[in-house]
Amino acid sequence: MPANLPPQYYDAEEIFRKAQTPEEKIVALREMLSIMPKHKGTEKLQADLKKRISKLKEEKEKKSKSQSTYNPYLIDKEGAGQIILLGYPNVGKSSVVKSLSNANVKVAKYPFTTSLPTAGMVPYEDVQIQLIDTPPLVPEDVPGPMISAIFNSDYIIIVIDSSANNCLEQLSNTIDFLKEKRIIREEIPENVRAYHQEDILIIATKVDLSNSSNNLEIISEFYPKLDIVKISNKSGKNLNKLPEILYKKLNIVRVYSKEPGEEADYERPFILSKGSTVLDFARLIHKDFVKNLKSARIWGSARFDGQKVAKDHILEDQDVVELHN
Ligand SMILES: Nc1nc2c(ncn2[C@@H]2O[C@H](COP(=O)(O)OP(=O)(O)OP(=O)(O)O)[C@@H](O)[C@H]2O)c(=O)[nH]1
Ligand SMILES: [Mg+2]
Repeated sequence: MPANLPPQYYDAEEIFRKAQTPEEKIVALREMLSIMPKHKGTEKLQADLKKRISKLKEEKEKKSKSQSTYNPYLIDKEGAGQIILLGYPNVGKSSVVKSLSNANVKVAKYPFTTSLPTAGMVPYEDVQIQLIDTPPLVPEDVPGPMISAIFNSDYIIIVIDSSANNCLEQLSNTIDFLKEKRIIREEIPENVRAYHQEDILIIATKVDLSNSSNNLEIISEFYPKLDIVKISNKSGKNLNKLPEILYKKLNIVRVYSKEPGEEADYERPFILSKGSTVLDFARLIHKDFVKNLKSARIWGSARFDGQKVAKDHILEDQDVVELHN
C-alpha cells in the first residue's frame, strides 16, 4: 500500500536532515511521526521512526551519563511527573511554587530573583508532582542548558502577570520563543501544541490587582482557545484547583498492583502514561512478567470487579491489577 505522505512530512524530514543534535533529531522525528497518516501503508515507516527515536534517546542518555559536564539547569525527575514553569521576570513563578509546595524558593519584589531552577513537590491525592521554578525567561537570552531542561520536562506551563501592562507581550513573546525552538509546534492561536504535549497551560497570577481583568480580557480576545488558570498568590484564589489541574495535564494513570489472594498495595501507585496496557504495566514491574504474562484481573475500569482481561487491555486511572503468569 502506498504511504501517501503529506507535504508537511517532507518539510519535517528536511528539518531532520539538517538537525545537528540528538535533541533536534528527536523533535523532527516526532514531528514526522505525528504528521504521518496512520494506516496499513505507513505501519512499517511508523515502526521505523519509533525505533530511530528510541535509539537516539538511548544515545542521548548514554552521552549525558558519560559526560562529566554537569548541567545545573537540569533537575532529576521525581514523583509522578515533572512540570516546568516558564515566564518573564517577576511574574510570580517562584510564588506559585512556594504556594503549592514546601520548597524553599526565594520570592522578592525585584525581577531576576531566581537564578537557577529549583524543584518543589506538589501533593495531589496519593502522588507528588514535581514543579520546577526557573530563572526568568528573556527570549533573546536563554542559555542552552535551560533549553535542555525545558525539553527534558514532561509538561510546560507559561506564567504571566495579569496585572502588568505588558501582559499580552509576556505571553506572545514566550509562545514565539517556544515556537522558534520547536518546543511548541503548529500555528498559534488556532491550536496550541507542544511536541510532547497536547496543549499549553497558562497560569495568570496577581488577579487580586486592579488591571488584571482588563488585561485578561484582551488576552482571551487574542488567544480565545488558550487554557488559562487565573490565580492569586496573595489571596489564594484558585490555588486549591491547581494540583488536580497539574495532575490531569500530565496525562498519566495510577495503577495499584495486587498479588493473588492479597490486598492491593495502595501505598505506592505505579505511574504510566495514559493509554498504557496491562503489558506496559507488567513491563514496569519486572521484565520476567512480560515474558510469562498470560492474563490479568482488573478492579476499577473493567465491567465487573476482578474481570479477566487480555494483555492489550487499556488501563484507567486508579485501576487495581493482578498479573497472572
Ligand atoms: N499581588 C500579588 N503579588 C504577587 C502575586 N504573585 C507574586 N506576587 C509578587 O510578585 C513579586 C515577584 O514574585 P516572584 O514569585 O519572585 O516572581 P518570579 O516570577 O519568580 O520572579 P523572577 O525570579 O525574578 O523571575 C513578589 O513581590 C511577589 O510577592 C499575586 O498573585 N498577587
Ligand atoms: Mg523567581
